[in-house]
Amino acid sequence: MIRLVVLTIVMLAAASLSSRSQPNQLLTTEEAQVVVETVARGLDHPWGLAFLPDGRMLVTQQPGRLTIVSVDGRVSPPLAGTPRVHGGLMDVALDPAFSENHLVYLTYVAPCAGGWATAAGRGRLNTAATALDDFHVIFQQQPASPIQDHFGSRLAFTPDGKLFISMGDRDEPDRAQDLATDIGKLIRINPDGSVPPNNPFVRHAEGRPEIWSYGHRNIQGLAVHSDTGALWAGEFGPTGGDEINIPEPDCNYGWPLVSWGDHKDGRPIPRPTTRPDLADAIYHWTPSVSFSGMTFYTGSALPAWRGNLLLAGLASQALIRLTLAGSRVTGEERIPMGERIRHVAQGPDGLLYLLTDENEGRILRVSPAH
Ligand SMILES: [Ca+2]
Repeated sequence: MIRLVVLTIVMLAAASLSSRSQPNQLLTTEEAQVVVETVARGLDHPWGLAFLPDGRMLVTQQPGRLTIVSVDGRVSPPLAGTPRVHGGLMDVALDPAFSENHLVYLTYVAPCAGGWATAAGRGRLNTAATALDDFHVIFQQQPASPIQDHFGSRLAFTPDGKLFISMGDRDEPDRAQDLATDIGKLIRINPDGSVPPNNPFVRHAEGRPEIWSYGHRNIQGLAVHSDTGALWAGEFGPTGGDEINIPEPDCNYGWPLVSWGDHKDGRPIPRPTTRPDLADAIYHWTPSVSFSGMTFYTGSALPAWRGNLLLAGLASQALIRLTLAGSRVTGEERIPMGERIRHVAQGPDGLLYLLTDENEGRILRVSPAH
């Protein structure tokens, strides 16, 4: 009897192991045969990913944990010294001079007077890689809002060393047009939180000096073009109307005056979809593909994808690949992944790493099939 119970437990353990370990997947895509394998698992809604110089990964988990994932997939305990967040630790980025200063930047939902605000801060990764020391806020969205939605928020450094932080409209669309708020804006600051003197509203009283562009709904994708150095941004549309923009300073990207989609509650947004005084998206989707992170692929491992823009599809459960000619999108491929993808990043090995948006989220690696 005891032996039978033991055997049953062993069999159950084996069954649960095999259901948890996903086999490598071979995918035939338009331009390449690729293998998708699980690198790490057990991450609670992983959101942002930054590669340390030695190949380890700093990964945010949305409920508020920052962890380090080793090259062979071991997940560290949460790092100490990270900020208190309200259900929303979002992006992570390394300082461009990380090798010298060890600075790590985070975006998150900060609880504060009046509700919640998208915030960004930075701290120094300690030598043991167990904590961020001296973490402090470098930006906090003004004003806070009691609505717990549309927080953005990605981080990106442009080649001139400026730091961009993307915002959402906090589900208060009209505020995306109000230059006295950071809501529905793209923010540009120096890494220490100060405002660059050449920001568009520094000398104009009508706008907050940290604003770069406005009329955005909810930007969760930022990527710097490898050749031009220009920042590209992706935002969620309402019902339809997901967009890619190349945000220029002092430009109005239209939300909610115009959109390629309609309001979530079914109210139509009057057509036309753009106006001469507004900047239009370079590409858009209706119905929505609902993408979050994005990256330009520059590696040599998947030569057929070099120069493409890759997007992490949530509702579309796909890796979306756009081919480009300059700033024009010339083609689109959706590679079904079978689960929500939150982010896509290129590793130092030239392979692609995806984060799945699940309670038991994983890091997937996409490599060429040989
Ligand atoms: Ca727009």
